[in-house]
Amino acid sequence: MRRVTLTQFLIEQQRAGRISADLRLLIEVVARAVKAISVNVSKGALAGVLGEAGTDNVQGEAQKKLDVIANEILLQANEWGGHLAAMASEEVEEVHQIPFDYPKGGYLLLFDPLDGSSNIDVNISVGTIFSVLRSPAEDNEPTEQNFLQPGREQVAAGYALYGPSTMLVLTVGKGVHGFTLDREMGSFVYTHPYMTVPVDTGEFAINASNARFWEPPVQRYVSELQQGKEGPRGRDFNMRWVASMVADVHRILTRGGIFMYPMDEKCRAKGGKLRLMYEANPMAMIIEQAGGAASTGRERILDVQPEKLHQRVPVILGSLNEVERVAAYHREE
Ligand code: AHM
Ligand code: MG
Repeated sequence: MRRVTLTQFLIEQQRAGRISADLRLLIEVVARAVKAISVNVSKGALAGVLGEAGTDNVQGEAQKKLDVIANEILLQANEWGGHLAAMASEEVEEVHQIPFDYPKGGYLLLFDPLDGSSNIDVNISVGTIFSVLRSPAEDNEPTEQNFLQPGREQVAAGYALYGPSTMLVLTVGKGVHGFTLDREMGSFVYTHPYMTVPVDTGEFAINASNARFWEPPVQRYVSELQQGKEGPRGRDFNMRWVASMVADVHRILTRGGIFMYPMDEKCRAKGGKLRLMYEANPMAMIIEQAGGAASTGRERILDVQPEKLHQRVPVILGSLNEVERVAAYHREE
């Protein structure tokens, strides 16, 4: 069987006029960084990379050693290629400028270097999420303001899943494509063309320990699912919660489902739990490109006008008909 690698896939995308040479380079560099992160994640205790780093990030959360390592790998890999105007990371407070001795390009790269940090020490899947925007900066020094574009402006988005196998899942606005890392060859192989999310599902994902803090529309929706055959939905639903968004979203891209980290009383002051620019927007673009939907409950995630880099939002995404039902329950409140 002919094996298509990520490199070949990207060259063909460029030839078809879907991506520029710089965007191709950008994605190649992210993929290279992801391979390095994958090596570190999989070595675990052998490389002494588990546990706390002893520092807090901008959100005031304790950083794991692997959060710091993954962040460094992504920043360093992307600094010198000449394709970026600047970067922003969930782990870094300010915009990361390209060092003055390197050339600059026209793109902004945003990432959550290691998502699902609470799963690192227990050897459960974690991931990397990234988003690409065009830089509107005239001069060469993009500001936070230049990053504050709604998610519909993304030119590419993707994630890496460090699971039993390492995968890279990508969209450049023409469907969603999955690649599996061949560890012996060191290359990503195109294994999952045009991934789609079925419009209906019998599976939901939510941290049910927060049930008493949810808003009424989400309480209503989940309670109806839990009533199964005897309830208003007339059928049984199954539940899954990995607590790594990448793994939960990947399952939904593979067999459907709805993922929710909704607004609740615990995270209301912050605006939600998940980050708009590093988690919600890239995942929303991927899910929409796969035929699903992504909403805050009140509006389409990709239409949210960001007000700050580290903004948080409620997230409800996955199979179209279920996401629309949750949004409808919000409107009825
Ligand atoms: P992180 O970026 O600090 O790892 O947090 C994001 C993660 C998501 O991957 C996951 O969906 C969620 O937090 C799990 O939260 P909880 O522990 O409340 O279930
Ligand atoms: Mg995260």
